[in-house]
Amino acid sequence: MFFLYSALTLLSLLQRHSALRQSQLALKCDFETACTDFVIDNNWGSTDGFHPHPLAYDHTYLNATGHYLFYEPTLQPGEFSRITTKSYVESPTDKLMCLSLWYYKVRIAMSVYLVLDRGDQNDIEQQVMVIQNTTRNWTQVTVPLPSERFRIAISLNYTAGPLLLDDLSVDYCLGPLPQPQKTLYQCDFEDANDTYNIQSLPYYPYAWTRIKASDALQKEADAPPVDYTLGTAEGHYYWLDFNDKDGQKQIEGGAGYFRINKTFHFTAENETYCLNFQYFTFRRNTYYSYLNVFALLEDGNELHHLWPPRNNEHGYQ
Ligand SMILES: [Ca+2]
Ligand SMILES: [Ca+2]
Repeated sequence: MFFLYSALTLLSLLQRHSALRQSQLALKCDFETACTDFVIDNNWGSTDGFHPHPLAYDHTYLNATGHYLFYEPTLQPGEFSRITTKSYVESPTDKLMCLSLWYYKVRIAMSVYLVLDRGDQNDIEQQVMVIQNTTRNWTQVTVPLPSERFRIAISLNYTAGPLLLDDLSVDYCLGPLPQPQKTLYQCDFEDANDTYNIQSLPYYPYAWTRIKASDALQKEADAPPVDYTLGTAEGHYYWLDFNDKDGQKQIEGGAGYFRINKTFHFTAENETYCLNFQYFTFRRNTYYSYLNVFALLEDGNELHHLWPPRNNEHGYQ
């Protein structure tokens, strides 16, 4: 079971993923203009065919006026160079998206890893392809993407070039639709029955309640004016009211807990499940807020801290 604990914080839990999500915009960098969709570390340079490193033509234009990335590593052994998507990619379920890039690589020993980083700390890493082939000309790699939320990383730790990249993209493509996600539990607080399995725990100063965004705004001017699901004032979220149960304002060290009264069994070896939620803190100038997530083992005797990571504390102020 999961417990969530918070002070002066509100959130919606396990947000629905696909149906209400805005469609993912395509990401593209052809290096003819500033590349804003990918973050490129300082192991890479940009050049054109007039200043070859070593090719005298790029892939976009196939002539000397076009630009491409070249790998000029400053790495020490054991260090990795990474090119990542600037934002998270959220591939839909009803269309296929692909990562595509063009590369030129002459060293057989140089391995380039294409990786999906999941989790808000990018702490779940999945390698989806290794580029090992050498080439005599620009060569394309295309990787179909699952319907999930992740960042994409191009990673390598080779300490010498040359490796060239051009026309990076994350875009819609042809192919079989991605496998739908399995959802074990979801709640967007739009239906009063959504909170059937959620219990705000007694014996603590603050209580969690489901509230319409417009009503919350009447009570607290800094409350989020819209929810995340619908993005409207008519949408609902779960919040921790600043007023305690006796109508008193702010109790130092006061807390409110809620728990999901449902047991989750994780048994499949090859499946990974993520807990997703959206949160929003307000009155940042006045209060510190701490949000923690715990899991309680089924026998009720062991409480595990799930989030945020211990060594990377989120300072919710
Ligand atoms: Ca180009
Ligand atoms: Ca909602």
